Amino acid sequence: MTDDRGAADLVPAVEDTAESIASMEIRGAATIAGAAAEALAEQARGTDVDDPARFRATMRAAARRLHETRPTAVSLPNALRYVLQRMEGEDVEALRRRVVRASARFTRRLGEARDRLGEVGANRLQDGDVVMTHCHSTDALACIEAALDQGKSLSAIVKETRPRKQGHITAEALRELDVPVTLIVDSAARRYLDEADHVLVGADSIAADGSVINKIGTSGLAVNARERGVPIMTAAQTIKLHPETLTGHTVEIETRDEDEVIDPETRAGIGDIAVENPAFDVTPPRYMDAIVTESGQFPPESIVTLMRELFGDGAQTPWAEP
Ligand code: RUB
Repeated sequence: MTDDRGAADLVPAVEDTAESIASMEIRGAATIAGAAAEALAEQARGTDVDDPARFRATMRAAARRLHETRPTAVSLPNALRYVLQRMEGEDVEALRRRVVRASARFTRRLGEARDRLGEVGANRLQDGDVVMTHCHSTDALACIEAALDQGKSLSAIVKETRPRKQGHITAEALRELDVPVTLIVDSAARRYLDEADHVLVGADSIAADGSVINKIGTSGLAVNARERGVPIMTAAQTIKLHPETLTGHTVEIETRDEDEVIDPETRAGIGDIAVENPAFDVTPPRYMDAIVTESGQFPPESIVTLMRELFGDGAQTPWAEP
C-alpha cells in the first residue's frame, strides 16, 4: 500500500480543515489541535475502505496533510500523535471506533486542561490588576476568566499584534467578559508597561530548555517587562510542550506571506525593498517568570522534568510511512 493511495482516499473534511488551518481561518495552537483531531475522526467515519492496512494508510495520509499546514504550533503534531497512537484493532470497524473515541477524548481533555490551567494562572493575578496581552490565546484568556470567577476585577491593555491583528479577537473576547479594554499598537507596549501589573501570553511551542515560542513580538515584550519589573507568565497546556526538543531539535519558525506586512501597491510605491514576515519568535527562559499548565506552574528552566514524564526521551511520528 503506497501513501499516494492513502491520499487518494482522503475525505473532503480533511482538505477543508487543512486549508482552513493554512489560511488561519482556524488559528491558535489549541484550536488548531482540536480541529486536527476532529478531522481525523471525520476521516475515520467517512472513509469507505474495507481493508485494515488501507484504512491505516488513509489515516496516516490524513495526518500528513494536516501536519504540513503550519510548522510552529506543536499542539498540531501532538494531537495527531495522540489519536494515531490509539488506532488499534484487527478490522476496519475496530480501528474506526478507536480513532473516533481517541479524537473525542482529546477534544474533551483540551477543554479540561484549559479550565485547570486557568485556575492555576488566576492565582497569580490580584484583584484590581491591569493585565497586558499579546496576540490571542485561549489558554491566556482562561486565566483571566478564572480570575473573574474568583471574584477578582481586572482590566486589560491589549496589544494590537501586527500584522494579523489578533489583538482585536482578544479585545472582543475580553469585552464579552465585561473586562475594560485599552487597545494599543505594538510599539506602545513599553510605554504602557508602566501601567500594567502583569503580562500574560500564550505559546505555540515550549522547548525543553524552557524557551517559549509564541507570536512574533513576545520576546521583545518579555525583555521590556523584565526591564520594567512587570511579571510575565505563559499560559500553555501540556500539548504545547515540544517533545522533539528533548533530543536537541529546534522549533521551526513559520514565515508567512509578505503581503501580510505591506500591500503590493504600497510596496511598489516605495521601491525595491525586502520584506520579511516571521510569525513567531523565541523568548529565552530567563525572561519568563512562569509557565502555567494544567499540571501546575513551573519556572521555565524546570519544564523539562514535566516533558520527560510525559514523553520519555522523544517523540514518535505515527503518520510516517511504515
Ligand atoms: C497564535 C498565537 C497564540 C498561541 C496560543 O498565533 O501565537 O498565542 O497559538 O494560543 P496564530 P492558544 O494566530 O498565528 O495562530 O492559547 O489559543 O492555544
